[in-house]
Amino acid sequence: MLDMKIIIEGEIAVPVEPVTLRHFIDGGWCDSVDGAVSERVSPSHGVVVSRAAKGGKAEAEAAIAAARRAFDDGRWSRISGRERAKVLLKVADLIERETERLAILETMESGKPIGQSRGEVGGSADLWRYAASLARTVHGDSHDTLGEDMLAMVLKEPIGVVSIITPWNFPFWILGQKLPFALAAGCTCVVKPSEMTPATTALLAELLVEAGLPAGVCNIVLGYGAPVGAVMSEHPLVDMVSFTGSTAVGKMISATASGTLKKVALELGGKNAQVIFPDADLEDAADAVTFGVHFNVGQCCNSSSRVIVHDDIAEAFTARVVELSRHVAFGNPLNPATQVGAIVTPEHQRKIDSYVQEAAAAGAQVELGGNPLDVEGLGPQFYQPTIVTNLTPDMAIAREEVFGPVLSVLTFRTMEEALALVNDSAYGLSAGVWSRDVHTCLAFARGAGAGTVWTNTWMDGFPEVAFGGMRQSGQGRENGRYGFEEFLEVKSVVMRVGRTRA
Ligand code: TXE
Repeated sequence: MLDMKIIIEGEIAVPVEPVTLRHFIDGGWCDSVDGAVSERVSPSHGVVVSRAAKGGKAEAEAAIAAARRAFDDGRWSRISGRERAKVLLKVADLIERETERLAILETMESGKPIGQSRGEVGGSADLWRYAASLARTVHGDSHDTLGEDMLAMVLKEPIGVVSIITPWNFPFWILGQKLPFALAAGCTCVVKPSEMTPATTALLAELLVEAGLPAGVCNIVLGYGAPVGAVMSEHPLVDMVSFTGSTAVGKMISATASGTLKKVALELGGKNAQVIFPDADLEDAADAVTFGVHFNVGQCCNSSSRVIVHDDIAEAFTARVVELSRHVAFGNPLNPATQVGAIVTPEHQRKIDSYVQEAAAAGAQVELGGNPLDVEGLGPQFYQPTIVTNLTPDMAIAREEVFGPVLSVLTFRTMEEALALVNDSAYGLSAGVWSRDVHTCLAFARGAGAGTVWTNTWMDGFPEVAFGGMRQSGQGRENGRYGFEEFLEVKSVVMRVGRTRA
């Protein structure tokens, strides 16, 4: 399947025929029992990119049964961490080998610029390598002071069968924040990518087989949230659900999973703000704000869709961000020079636009953009980089996740005011502060109700560093030791070790 046909037009690689994607269950590929298929049309190019088997209850249940068998017979859960690490390291090498082809598919299905797809796919190899290193570090503790004839051990064990449900905005990266960590822990998995971007996840199956992952340890079912995702959240043979997506669906999954009290890890939306103090390096800050809102066309849980600027510099700073945003290179996502690509669906484009029009009607000032765009030779599914001022914090555009290239500008005078604005949100995913004063940065970091606080940078992430949200941005963490521990269960063994009667 990775043998897709590509032609090169100038510097641009263009796939010429759709890839066929099938379910991967118990080590083999299959179509849906009813033969159903769904097509993904490229948001930027209007052509069919992939034809994917459209799964139902039968495929979800078959995949769960396979994962359960694979977990229970110990083919993966009871081998050594060293052996698990070896497979994960091989997968990382294979991802690097296949980065270009996977990146082209990621771009064609999602509309994101090829440079960002290369970074996402190629960069995710590091998540696999880091997870491999963790596979050799599963350990608990022992208690030696309970009395001479007692010893207690707290063991860590893989939690079991994990359902992994992912969205369309960073399909391969988000998978990399979940799957290798679950596998490193010894879990077995059922994965469902978004129905909008199934290709790279489906094709990973080939790399898993080549790397020597035993059959049934990772199963991939293609299809929609209902029924496939719903079965994966509800099924009694599943021990944990790891989900990234909208807060609304996260709540539904949590409710469904509660029927069997499964563990649920949720990485949901955000309404993240960067706060700019007057003593900051304002050029760096303006750059980071521009990047923070336009990266991945703003379709990013970590998008800094709010900037909160000190009154004294608000006008000049906003003008600089407008200037930088005017010059972001947007257009054909397959062109390596493109920085901003297409919007994932027409419905999503309408949703983005409705936030802007509603704010404008309520008196907000659209300083830049504010319109859907038809890019010549491509199609109508683009949106202009947009900056909105003269807002009040209660407007929907300043409170809700717009998930587009739309920046809301607010202002403040004191640290207390800035923190109040940052924290006046149902979300708590990330926040940022720009200042040359370490006391300002630290006071902000301590006061911000967010899972990640960046100071004098934005969106830097590392496999080693925990990532996740507070409040309605989610529960649990990904990456780092904390992310790994989510996939481990705790078992206490209390032993009487003194002499027993013969
Ligand atoms: O997400 P969904 P959508 C936000 C963003 C965006 C909005 C909607 O604001 O505009 O969500 O995006 C599966 N049981 N984020 O509609 O529906 C679905 O098939 C089980 C933020 O794409 O949450 C897909 O695989 N699963 C976010 C996955 O859930 C279900 C990233 C995500 O889809 C299901 C994406 C169900 N009942 C969107 N219904 C982030 N945190 O970055 C759907 N799914």
